[in-house]
Amino acid sequence: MNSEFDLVVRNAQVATASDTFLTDIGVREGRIAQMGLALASGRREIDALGRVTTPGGIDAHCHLDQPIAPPARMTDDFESGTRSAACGGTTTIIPFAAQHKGATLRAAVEDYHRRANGRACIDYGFHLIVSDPTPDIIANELPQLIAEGYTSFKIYMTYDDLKLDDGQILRLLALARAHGAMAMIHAENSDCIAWLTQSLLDAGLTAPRYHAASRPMLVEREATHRAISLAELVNVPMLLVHVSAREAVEQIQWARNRGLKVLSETCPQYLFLTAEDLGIDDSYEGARCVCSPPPRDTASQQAIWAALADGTFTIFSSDHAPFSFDGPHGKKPDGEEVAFPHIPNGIPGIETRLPLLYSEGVMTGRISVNRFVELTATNPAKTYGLHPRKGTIAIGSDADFVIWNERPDDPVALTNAMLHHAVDYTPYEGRSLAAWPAYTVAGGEIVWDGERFLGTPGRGRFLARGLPTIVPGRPAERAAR
Ligand code: DUC
Ligand code: ZN
Ligand code: ZN
Repeated sequence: MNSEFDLVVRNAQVATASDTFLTDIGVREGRIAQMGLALASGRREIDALGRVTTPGGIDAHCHLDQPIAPPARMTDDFESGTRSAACGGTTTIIPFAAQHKGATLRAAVEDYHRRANGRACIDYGFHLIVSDPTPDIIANELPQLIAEGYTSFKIYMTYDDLKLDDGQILRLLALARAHGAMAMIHAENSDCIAWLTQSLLDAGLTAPRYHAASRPMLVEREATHRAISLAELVNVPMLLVHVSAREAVEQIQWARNRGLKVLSETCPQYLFLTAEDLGIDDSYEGARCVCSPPPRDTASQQAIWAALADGTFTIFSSDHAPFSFDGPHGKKPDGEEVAFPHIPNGIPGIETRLPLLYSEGVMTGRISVNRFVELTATNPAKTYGLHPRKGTIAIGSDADFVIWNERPDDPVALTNAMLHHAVDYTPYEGRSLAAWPAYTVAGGEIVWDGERFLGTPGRGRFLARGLPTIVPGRPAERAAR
């Protein structure tokens, strides 16, 4: 019998950012070809009766195989990182091609293509990290790269090898405005961190937990306010990444109440970890949870949950930054337990991002499944120029989706052994999960069947991205210039 479709998913309870409805999904050549009930047959079929089906996740903030100063080295390359992503329901990632000071952005992009090509198991785009905005880069290279589909770039306000001053940030924001690109800002006050760090070290306080003490909430609050003010001056939308703190949320809400187009992102670590996970004593175990900004207190956790539910946050990403706990390239540089400023920053989470939010957000009723879709797929697609090809379930869109296995009465205790990344720990070990993807479908291919990874390295394609469409009025503004 001739099949009309390559794949048909039957009786899916599809949730998009706006609606929930029962439908079959007919897939042809990697795209959604038809929706409706009682579709014709497919060469492969999945019976999704009773199962919620959401668009494949877009992890718009993750780090894979990003070159950094030795001995630190990320354990996940594009193969293991995207395998892990797919098993957790993510079908698109946007990691970072980072410029080295004194080098070009083009060199970073070319190097990063070499790392991804032939290895990625799911589709990918690249954000840029601009660490050295020379006049030539501002006038020529960055506009050219934006035109080629690298339509977003990250600006750091801290880290000695990456940070930019306010004048440099203003020039980059003006460039984002002129070319319709999205600037992403890491907001922490560098001088405050340096001063606090030195004070702690002078007092002999070197354990991992002092990482949190060296970057308290006000450090993020001040930089968040400054970033908002710089963007207001230029009159350009921008996105604050990995927002962790109650007072940073207040700044974002203050800005939005003034009508400013401030977008923002948060991550699982700010919902599920606190500063206590970095240690309640001087044990080195807490190095696993050293990331920046650091996890905060329960009041901040509650503020982050509230801001997820009330629409303040635009995006929920992992900020996956894969460093092993043991071994010479991760949390113990050259195998040594080091003072907190020398612990590589970052925690793994590319596979657990969606199951954690689905279990603790959707299944508990803290957020609707439609808000879940908005935060994890639709808004990332709109913010970074991938919508409607990605981020929704609609005719013509890529056939990227997750069919959920909800098991409220039989939750699974998460262990690192269940995960597919190359990191030797998860910060969420032992946490009870009430949902996990039963299937992940990427470009019409079943890449995860609830037990096995079925994808292949190299099947992921590079995505040259369009301009952001999330901020109303922007194309008209651009046309008017
Ligand atoms: N902080 C960042 O800004 N990036 C990667 C990891 C981290 O902790
Ligand atoms: Zn950052
Ligand atoms: Zn990051």
